Amino acid sequence: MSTSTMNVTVTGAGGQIGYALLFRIASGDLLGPTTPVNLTLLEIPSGRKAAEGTVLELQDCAFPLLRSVTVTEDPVRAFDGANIALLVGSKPRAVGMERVALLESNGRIFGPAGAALNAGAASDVRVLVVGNPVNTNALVASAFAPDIPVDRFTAMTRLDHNRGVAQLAVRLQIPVAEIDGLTIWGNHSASQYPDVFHATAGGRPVSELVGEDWLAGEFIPRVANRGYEIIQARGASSVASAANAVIDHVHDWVNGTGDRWTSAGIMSDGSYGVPAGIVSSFPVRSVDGRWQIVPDLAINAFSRARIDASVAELLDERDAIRALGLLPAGR
Ligand code: NAX
Repeated sequence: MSTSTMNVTVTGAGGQIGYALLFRIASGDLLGPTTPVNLTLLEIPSGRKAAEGTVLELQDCAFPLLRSVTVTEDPVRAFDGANIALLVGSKPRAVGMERVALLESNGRIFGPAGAALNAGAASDVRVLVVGNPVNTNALVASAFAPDIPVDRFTAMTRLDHNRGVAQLAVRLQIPVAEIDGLTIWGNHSASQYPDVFHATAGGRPVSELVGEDWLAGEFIPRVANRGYEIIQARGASSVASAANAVIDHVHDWVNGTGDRWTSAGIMSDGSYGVPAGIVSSFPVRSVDGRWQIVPDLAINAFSRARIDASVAELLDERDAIRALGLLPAGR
């Protein structure tokens, strides 16, 4: 485990997820108990005061691993030297807002973020996009960072993955640690496809333990719409669970997944019929610090239709952002 100080940049740090996330980073949950951290918090003017307030509380925790905290509104300064960039800040979907307007306002945030990362991030930078729409925002950021390998840009579907694992554990009355091989495919949206056909529970195939009726009628809609369920129950969107998924994603990326697998939005290489050049969620393992798509899984007709539907939505998003002129020429 590293003992060199790591530079971690969090955008939207004054928001809800920022508040749940920063203390876990500073306490060592993200990068381990021996890795000191410099935190840089990027905000816009309306969020700056909240971020500065959080800095006071971070100080009051006297975290031994927290070497410095800086608040800035300048993306170039924020990403200078960043080893880990957590892109949480985004424009939320207002009531009645068309999806294309959401894509446009976020494209205007994530393009400049990509350019600022390209200008000064560390050569080993790892980028995780949390702000919605995550897949297309990651695509846009990567497109504006031509000097950073595309496999350094990821989009967060780990919360969906964790939700799926937890729902299986509840249904099968088994500890979460005994569930493996679940996959979230496609977009981090209601079209996502949580696939259990390669999953095991206590070593037994999940598909032998649950029927397609339960999958189609309960499990898939529950996982895909869990964010809405949380809003209805809490009166606010997922915060602590989202921050926890950030920790899980980066922890596994840096430390490896071993034989187990998880889900992450990464740039497609054309695997599983997902067109190259879009950011889609896949089954992944982290090996030697890189995400690798789990190869050679058989995809049945039930899964194929659902993966294709979610990928079609991702292609629509890519086309929309391209039509708005928010991708560099030729992308
Ligand atoms: P908040 O609205 O509480 O916080 C967002 C913060 O971002 C605000 O403080 C705002 O000032 C800041 N911000 C806006 N534009 C910015 C910019 N250009 N640069 C820097 N900061 C900027 O939202 P929160 O609840 O924290 O959620 C953040 C994002 O996470 C949203 O897009 C949300 O939809 C997304 N989520 C993603 C999840 C996932 O699984 N991928 C799950 C949870 C969450 O829904």
